[in-house]
Amino acid sequence: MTTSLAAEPFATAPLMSAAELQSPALDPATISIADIRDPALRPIAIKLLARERLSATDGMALFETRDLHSLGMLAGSVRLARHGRNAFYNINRHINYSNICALSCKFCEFHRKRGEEGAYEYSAEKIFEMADQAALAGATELHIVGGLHPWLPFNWYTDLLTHLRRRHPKLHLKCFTAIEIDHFSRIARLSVKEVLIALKQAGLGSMPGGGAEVFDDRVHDEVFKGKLRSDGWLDIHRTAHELGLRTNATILYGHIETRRERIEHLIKLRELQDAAPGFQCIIPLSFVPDGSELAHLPGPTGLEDIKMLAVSRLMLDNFPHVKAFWIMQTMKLSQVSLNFGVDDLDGTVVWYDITKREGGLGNRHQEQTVDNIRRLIVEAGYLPVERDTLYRRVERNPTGWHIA
Ligand code: V47
Repeated sequence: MTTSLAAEPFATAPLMSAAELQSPALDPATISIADIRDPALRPIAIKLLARERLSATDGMALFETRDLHSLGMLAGSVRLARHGRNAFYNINRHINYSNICALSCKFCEFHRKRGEEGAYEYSAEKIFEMADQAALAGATELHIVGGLHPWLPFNWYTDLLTHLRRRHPKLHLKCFTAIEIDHFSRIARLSVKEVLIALKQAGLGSMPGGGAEVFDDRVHDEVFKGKLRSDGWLDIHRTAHELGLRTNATILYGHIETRRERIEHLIKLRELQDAAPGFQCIIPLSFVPDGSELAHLPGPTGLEDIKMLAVSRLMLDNFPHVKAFWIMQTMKLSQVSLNFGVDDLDGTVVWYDITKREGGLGNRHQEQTVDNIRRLIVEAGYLPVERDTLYRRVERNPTGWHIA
């Protein structure tokens, strides 16, 4: 497969505005230093009011505090300065096209080998059908990711995007983690840049943030050996940003990593955003042990979830958004997290294969209705705003939707 570099779709305008990248001026009325009980948090509040960047030591103090109220006040203040009382959600559909994967990461319950019980791969026709259903349900986004399929050729993926784009020109295609992009580069014998150009020409709109896990060699070698290392993940997102693609970032926390390693992960993301902006949001993914090789671990507590979301908001001063992916944090905690720095709850999702919790729906059908998402946001005192993948406001009328 060859790719025309002459037709290279380079970014012509800055990908992110200065307002998106800058740490905002806080409203002093939203921070009351006198009310901060933990003395370790007071110098952090002063730094935030002065729009100074937080250090790794500050990050650790935020994790270690028992003064949850003040942590919420600090993260909430940054969130209010950036987004006011807006809380974003989208109408989307996740499509996990196959769980057949060349890797066997210990944290992952999703992966199967071909022929193993539970292994599946959707045909392109099945994916078109799912896209048709999503479009009919009013979705603005398809989030398409899967395992590293050992045999599908690269043109299967470009053809998939080309046909989806033709069939549903309005649906944003947010597809393929950096791990899949690296895999495509190997199977197609193309550079990462050529792969991204080919996918962009086929209809790729942006990249999701998956596959980052924890940017640390110790954790990598113990839990996801064989997977792309942190420098590879970061390089792929850098290349995507340079080509004019916005991307998201994740961190998978609550397994064998330390809090210090999490902070270092966030700092690496912050540094890349300074050097090559293009990240829209951080999605801290709360580890779900069920069914994985790490099922003996307890997984993060609610308190740790809330802290991780708040610390992400405070450390990532150049990231516009913090998303609680309710599939991982649960919808109840995601609602509470709106007071701890979170401004986005992801979306309706519908089907999600990568993690399945026991109990509840207990299967792959994991769906929120728009009415429920809006109800929870309003109850928490925020204004529900439907967004598209690029965080533009979506307006609806009886005949369809458009970007405001
Ligand atoms: O890459 C795998 C993680 C990710 C488990 O970009 C697990 O908008 C928890 O990246 N427990 C996929 N997490 C999900 C993802 C994502 C989700 C929502 C929105 C966006 C976005 C991205 O899920 C994987 C991996 O890091 N994961 N296994 C587990 N047991």
